[in-house]
Amino acid sequence: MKPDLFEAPDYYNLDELLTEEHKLVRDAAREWVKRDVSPIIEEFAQKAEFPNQIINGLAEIGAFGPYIPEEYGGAGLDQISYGLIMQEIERGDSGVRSTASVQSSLVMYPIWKYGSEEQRQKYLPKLASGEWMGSFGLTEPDHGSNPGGMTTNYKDMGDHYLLNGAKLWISNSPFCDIAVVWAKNEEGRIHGLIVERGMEGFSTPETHNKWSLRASATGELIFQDVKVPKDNLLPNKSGLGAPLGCLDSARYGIAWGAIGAAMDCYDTALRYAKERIQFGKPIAAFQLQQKKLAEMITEITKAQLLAFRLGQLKNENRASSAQISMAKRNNVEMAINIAREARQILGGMGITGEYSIMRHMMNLESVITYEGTHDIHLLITGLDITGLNAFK
Ligand code: TGC
Ligand code: FAD
Repeated sequence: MKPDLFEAPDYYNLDELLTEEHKLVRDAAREWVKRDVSPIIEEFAQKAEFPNQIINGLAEIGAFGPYIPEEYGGAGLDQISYGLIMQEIERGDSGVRSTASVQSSLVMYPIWKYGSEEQRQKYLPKLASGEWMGSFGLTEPDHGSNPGGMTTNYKDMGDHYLLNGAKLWISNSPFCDIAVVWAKNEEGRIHGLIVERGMEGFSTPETHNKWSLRASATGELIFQDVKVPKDNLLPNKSGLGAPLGCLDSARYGIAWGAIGAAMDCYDTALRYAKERIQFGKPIAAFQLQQKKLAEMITEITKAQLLAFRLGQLKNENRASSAQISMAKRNNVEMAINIAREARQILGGMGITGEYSIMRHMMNLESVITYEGTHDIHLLITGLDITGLNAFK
């Protein structure tokens, strides 16, 4: 793979809106990605293997629980810092950002928000340091966009719960130490349970042959009469709103992360277009290529402004689920479109692993699907503006 020469585009001087802390956090993540992710990621993606060696680095840059209070081992940062970390990591690879998103927003967040004090003390510091890795089980083979229909269930056996069911498409599942699992009780109410590796009847087979997110491990969570201690139930929130609340946090991070992938594609294509000579001049001099590049930087800039404003609203606890949904949908679509255009600018070279663009493009096919598909997010906005529910 080519050396990482990335220079971040900042067409509207957004840096001027960032605090010194934001810039320090962002620059530390950027340097780490250049040093520890870019040199190895293509090889791991080609091998379809998760690079275990990056776990310590992710913990060190604060990617595990950026906004979780320091008393629980988190970095205690604000939402814009969280977004900037996700942007920088996904600039390297969406699969690496996935690992951080799941750990922070889908495992640490529910334990922090819905867990007991004992659960917070037991799990959060180890998750923040990367000593333990987590996964989040919501999707099932027959319930993806419609998680409320889930059939995974548990029965109260007096001194423990008995958990049965299966989750599919679960990031980090093959190596997770714990899983936050959403299941129905005997009354059909959804609750979160912390399932630990080693519990009898719990298995996590890996899903192979993915053409997308190849450097991220994806798998199943299977529960066959798993005895879950009663202390492992998240006591402070139940109902579908509980997992959806976690998704708000993860979708927000993705809205920033997608900008990173887009910036990397744009930066790579711009550099290539200025260097590649055809018909006696750089291809960047041709109007058709300039149109592509001009549209890319425009869309990136709009996405940056959207994410930044959303971050301000999140910091003030005023961001609605529908606003987060719009940013996730818009920014991921923006990134995938830019990846496709950027790939064309590189001609044949664009399909090789010498450059990051094709990997980003394939990764973004997962990103536009998980955490709510593009169409589901369109319907969430549709419901919000019309008051009419297309899901029911
Ligand atoms: P609906 O009746 O609308 O809502 C049920 C309850 O939930 C509340 N609610 C929310 N709460 C918090 N945050 C949100 N975003 C919320 N959206 C809804 C709602 O108020 C209601 O509360 P209550 O108290 O009245 O019961 O639910 P529905 O069954 O009609 O479904 C709505 C729909 C389709 C929007 C939702 O289910 C959905 O978002 N579907 C998409 C599924 C999804 O995003 N799955 C993601 C799985 S995790 C994943 O992909 C991780 S990838 C990680 C990585 O690698 O980065
Ligand atoms: P379906 O729900 O079957 O949707 C198929 C198509 O139908 C889509 O185009 C969808 O938009 C459309 N559709 C569905 N309902 C409607 C409707 N009402 N109106 C119009 N169109 C509709 N899940 C987890 O719980 N944890 C994870 O860690 C996780 N990681 C993932 C990692 C990867 C790599 C991938 C690919 C997925 C992951 N997921 C995870 C699952 C992901 O959230 C689901 O794939 C996603 O929510 C879509 O569900 P589905 O694949 O079952 O598609």
